[in-house]
Amino acid sequence: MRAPLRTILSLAIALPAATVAMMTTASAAEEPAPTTVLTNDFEDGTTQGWTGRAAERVTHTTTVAHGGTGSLAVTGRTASWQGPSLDVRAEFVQGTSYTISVWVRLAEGSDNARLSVERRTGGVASYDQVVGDTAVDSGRWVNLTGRYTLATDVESLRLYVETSSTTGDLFIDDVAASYVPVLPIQTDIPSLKDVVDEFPVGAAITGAEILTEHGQLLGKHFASVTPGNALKWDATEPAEGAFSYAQADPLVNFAKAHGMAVRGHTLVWHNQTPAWVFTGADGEPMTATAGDKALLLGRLENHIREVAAHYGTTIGVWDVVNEVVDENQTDGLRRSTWYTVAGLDYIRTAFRVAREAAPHAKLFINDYNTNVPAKRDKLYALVAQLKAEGVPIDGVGHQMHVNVSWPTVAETRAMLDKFLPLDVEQQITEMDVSIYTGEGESFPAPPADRLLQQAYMYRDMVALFRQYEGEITSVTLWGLADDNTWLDTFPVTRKDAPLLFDTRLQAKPAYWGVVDPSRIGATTGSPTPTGGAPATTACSVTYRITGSWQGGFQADVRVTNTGTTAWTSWSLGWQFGAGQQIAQLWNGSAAQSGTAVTVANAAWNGSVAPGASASFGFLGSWTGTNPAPASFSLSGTACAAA
Ligand code: 9MR
Repeated sequence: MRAPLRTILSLAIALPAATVAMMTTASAAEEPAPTTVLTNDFEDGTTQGWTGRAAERVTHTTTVAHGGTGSLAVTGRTASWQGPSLDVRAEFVQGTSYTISVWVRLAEGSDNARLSVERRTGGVASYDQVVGDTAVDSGRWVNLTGRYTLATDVESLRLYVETSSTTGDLFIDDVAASYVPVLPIQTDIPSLKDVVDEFPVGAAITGAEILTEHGQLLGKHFASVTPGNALKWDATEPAEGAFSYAQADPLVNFAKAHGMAVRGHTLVWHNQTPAWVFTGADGEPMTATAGDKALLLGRLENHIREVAAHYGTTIGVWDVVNEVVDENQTDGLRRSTWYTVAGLDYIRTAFRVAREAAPHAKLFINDYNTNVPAKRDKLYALVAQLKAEGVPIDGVGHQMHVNVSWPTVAETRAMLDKFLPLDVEQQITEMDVSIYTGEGESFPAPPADRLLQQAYMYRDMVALFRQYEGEITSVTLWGLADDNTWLDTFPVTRKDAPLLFDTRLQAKPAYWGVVDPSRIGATTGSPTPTGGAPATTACSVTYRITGSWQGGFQADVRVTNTGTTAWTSWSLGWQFGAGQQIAQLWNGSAAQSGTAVTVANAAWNGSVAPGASASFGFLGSWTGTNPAPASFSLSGTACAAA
């Protein structure tokens, strides 16, 4: 199954119907049905092109099946990385984002399974994870679903499933890959970089975002680029002395060709740093010895000199160190391996060497939660100390990973004001605004009122930053559009929508909040109207099949209150026309009797203000055809299908 979609909190704010209507006109385009490029149901008695990755055996079987009677069995595995593998080079086009779904089951016991792509270029293999470790066992089929975009030229491209530790037999079934075509970018809207010109506005990008429509969107709106992962240590020096710029160079070259600035992120971090960096000459993990410290600082110096020299003046800003502050330590320093082996000297060395290797560049210390007073003050103290020592720090980077209701503008202003006396530049380096306010929430699609709250947040924060012209020298968003955001898997797996453009690259209310706030209304919401069960049938229903594979499908259903009275509960009914069965439903509770289905609200989404909607989703099974229900009823009376 997909990662379970979790609880939704009732919304603190409900929006006036007129405001929601205005917002909807500026809102995301509805997703069309996906185009399927690959299906394997293993119903024809063959392995349908799947092979092993080594000497394991891959055979057709009828021992178990997810849909129908056949599946694929993998036996004789001698390593956990061995598993079923399929050539997808002909199916996967560079720059297109595919949703890939595989059902997995073990023959015995339990383990984690993951889904990845192996790509080879110039004879060198790289491994891209599509779905991370997911619990699987012998008692049920588990669905692995993730997205993958090929960003490079390849000689071979293979999809595969592996486990994390055991080598027992496994089965897969009902494999599908599909994509939703992106829309052309909107060329008739203002360019963000023209509207906000107090500082360069940038986006963090990964490999495929310089291609096709993504590249056009990037070039139209942004004046700066941050490679989101490509300049990190694991990408640039995966093995000692083996420097690689294969991931970063295309991004930096794109920026150069379009006259964009480049933020270099990041020279030193505790994450995405290969294990060899912290392994001593004796092959053991480094400890706080003089020998290990000298070796570590030597590696640090070599790394910075090489990477900085490769880019020369093309990179005008470096995040020299990233996330080194821990406000819970008395000295404010994160207990990373960098710190435990080298103490504060790793930071001093990093800045000194970066200044020598890139004398033109502005050197930054970058961190998250810098609006939180305890963190902010520890960062301030560290920068003040280092500057007093003569360490060449030019700027403080505020990541600004925030959400629709946190933090306040006042707290953010206090963050900026705090650093003014230090005479450093300040940059907003990784801004995104999650639609979620807690880990327990999950929405199948971004609710209109969250998108509006998000628009207000972007409007207010960017307006604040613009007041600091001269102090703030760059504002970067951590992503280009909602189709590719790290928040889809952090802190839990769920679809987030934290950026200015939606999954189909169209401008969201958040974009208008920055570019033309008059388009999103002037209010920040009003109290939730109260009321009883729906007094009239003023409602509409949108029923969308969002994924379909042999025997199974996923659907999202949204019910909208089109009347003038708020609902405090609801119950939606329909008849399935072709024998479909609901298997698992989230954000509501379902009862099915024959063809008749009734879905009642969950505890957290019964309240629906006029103009607002509640959504739920489900996984179902089908055979033959899978038509959408012809009619719906809400709490017993007819409700229009939109
Ligand atoms: O966006 C990056 C994501 O693709 C990586 O998986 C992740 C984990 O290492 O790092 C993300 O970028 C981080 C950035 O480098 C530093 N600040 C937090 C960002 C989000 O995790």
